[in-house]
Amino acid sequence: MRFPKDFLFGAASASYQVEGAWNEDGKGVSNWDLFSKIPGKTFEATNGDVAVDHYHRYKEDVKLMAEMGLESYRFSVSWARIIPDGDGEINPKGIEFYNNLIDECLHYGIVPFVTLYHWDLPQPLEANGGWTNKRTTDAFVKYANVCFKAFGDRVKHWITFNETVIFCGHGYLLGAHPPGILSDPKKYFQATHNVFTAHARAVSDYKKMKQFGEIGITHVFNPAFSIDNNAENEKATYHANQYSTAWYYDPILLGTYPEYVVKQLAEKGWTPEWTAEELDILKVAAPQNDFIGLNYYQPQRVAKNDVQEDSTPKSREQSTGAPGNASFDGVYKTVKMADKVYTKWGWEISAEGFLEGLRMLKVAYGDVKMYITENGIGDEDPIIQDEIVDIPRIKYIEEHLKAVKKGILEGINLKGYYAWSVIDLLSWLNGYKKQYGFIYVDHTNNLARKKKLSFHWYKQMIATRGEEL
Ligand code: BGP
Repeated sequence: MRFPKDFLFGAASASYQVEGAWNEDGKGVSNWDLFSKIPGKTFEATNGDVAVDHYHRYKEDVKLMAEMGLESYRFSVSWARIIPDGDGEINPKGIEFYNNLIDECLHYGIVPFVTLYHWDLPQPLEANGGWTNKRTTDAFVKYANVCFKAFGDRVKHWITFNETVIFCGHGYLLGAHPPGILSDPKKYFQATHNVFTAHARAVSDYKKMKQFGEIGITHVFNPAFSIDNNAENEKATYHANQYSTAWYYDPILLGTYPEYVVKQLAEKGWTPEWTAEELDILKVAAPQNDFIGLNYYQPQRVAKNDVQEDSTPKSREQSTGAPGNASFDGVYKTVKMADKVYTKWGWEISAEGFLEGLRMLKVAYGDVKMYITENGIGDEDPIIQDEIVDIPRIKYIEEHLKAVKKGILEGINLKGYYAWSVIDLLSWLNGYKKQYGFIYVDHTNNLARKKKLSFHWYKQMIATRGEEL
């Protein structure tokens, strides 16, 4: 089978990870501009001050994307470029940059798929409580409206937030992302609720504008599977799926929070401060979502956690996504299994888990349209006689695209696939060493770009619409 005509083959990036130019052309300071400079927070003190200089090299980069045959480019807008203090004046230079980037994409027929929030929050908002403060919600809705007005004539695909579970979980439970707070579940749940209402309000506003594009949110997709059929482990797995999937997907797609979690939060005193009006906003917006975006890297293999002492991750190294940690509430733990395959950074490679998870989503949420908004492998790519021979990347993407194809054949409503990432970029906690791109960036030679083997492979795959997969 060839992938359907309306299926988009793309690749993704995020502003802080590629742009650089952190203090140019009127851009405000973001939480990541500061956080990445706190000693010990990032791998070898890397930061996005320069990143891969996409801000100045976007023309060259988009040209390479066009050469690859990319049908769509998912990128994020830096809020602090558009509204430097987060909630005040608009910076015309910021608008101009994204206008140029969008026009450059369209010039080559590349569909821009725009994420409004990929973790870089204007610092003044962070300093005022970040996502735990409802004023950030109001500011986001304003910012979203500015973007819809400025770019909506040409951008017809919008993602409000990228991976709420990560920026809230790492921000308020693990202390590994800004604002660097450790083990504060009350704040964590409050932040997630504020994000969901910000999303819902932005969706409703977008629909009112009648721009006739699509809008949705992107979530981490890490379905949990029990390590065996022991009843205790299966119970722990149910718990994991409720907290890491249902808590995130239900309020967006069903407009309600999962009862199982709501009940436990009340018992523990972790219920967010939510108003009847906010809960209603979620309900009203749910059917207005056009799609859900899924970022899939690996599943969770789950067992009951029986270690009594606090074993939640505390360091950067423990917060980078490899299994082996207890959940924040101590109920379950993720397990590295002897019969599974892992990347150099300890992430499981499982296209089967991907497909199985997609089936679970279909059962829970029906025929909702889905885009795979991120999927890929972080690796240290081998260079052989000056060529970047990233065969594990080709294999990884091939296997996962096969799973997507099977899913489509089974009737799962999948409409696009975005590899993470289009170009080698800054990994938030792993620096530049962990590569994901089709395009290599030479940090020893003025950030020169070079096509990897996977570039040619993806190009061929797109040209044949995956017929050989
Ligand atoms: C996702 C993020 C991306 C990207 C990716 C890879 O969670 O949305 O921004 O960073 O993960 O993660 P890492 O760089 O930690 O390997």
